[in-house]
Amino acid sequence: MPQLEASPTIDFQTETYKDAYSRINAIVIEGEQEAHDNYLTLAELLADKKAELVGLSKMENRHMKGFQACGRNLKVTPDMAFAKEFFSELHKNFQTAAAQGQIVTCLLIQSLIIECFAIAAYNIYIPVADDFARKITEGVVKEEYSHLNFGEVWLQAHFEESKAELEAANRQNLPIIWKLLNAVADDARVLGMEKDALIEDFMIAYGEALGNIGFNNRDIMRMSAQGLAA
Ligand code: Y39
Ligand code: Y39
Ligand code: FE
Ligand code: FE
Ligand code: FE
Repeated sequence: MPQLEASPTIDFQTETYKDAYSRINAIVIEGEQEAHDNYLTLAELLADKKAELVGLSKMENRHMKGFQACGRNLKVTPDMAFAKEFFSELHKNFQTAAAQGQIVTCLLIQSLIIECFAIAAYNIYIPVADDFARKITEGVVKEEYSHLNFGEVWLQAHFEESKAELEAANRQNLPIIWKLLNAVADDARVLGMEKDALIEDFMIAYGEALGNIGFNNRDIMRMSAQGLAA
């Protein structure tokens, strides 16, 4: 199904729009907050990349503030309790991996899966956003590509010894993203974001990332299909 064009028929002040926005906006704010925390955790695990990772965490903090402003601009109160619950399983997996020093799993969760989720969602949102939120989101999405790139570069440099852990982490976490997308699809549609378009953009970004790290096409197909095991 084609993505909706930006159209004057979206009324950003209807109760229906604002109700859906209260959950999607909260998910994005909570996601940016957890991304900030995750990069600080990674900065401790990867001492030689500490300065770069602290820099990424600062960007995530600015993203969070930008999206809080988007909610205020529409006079929407984000449903933060909903958003914390939304991310809880992925957040727990990241923290468990970090506690065990599993850097590869942490990078797969944050820098590949979550960043690709953000890149898909933000690119699909931009054409249907209100003017204020569009400008913010355009600035944010450019930086998300650099976060994805950090993970790709590190994992490519450590590919052979990371391969088995990457496959296990993909198997554990890709089905969660698939569940999260399904949980948010109705609200996303109210904002003009089509589920099929989100899946397509996610799979393109994630598949490209796996290829850049060193997986071949057969590996990429197999690992993508594991997302369906939800
Ligand atoms: O690295 C980041 O900045 C990621 C935290 C942000 C993820 C945001 C997740 C957005 C999902 C929204 C789903 C709407 C369909
Ligand atoms: O439908 C499919 O092909 C599923 C295997 C793929 C995994 C699902 C991951 C989709 C996440 C989409 C995130 C959108 C922001
Ligand atoms: Fe946290
Ligand atoms: Fe971000
Ligand atoms: Fe990011």
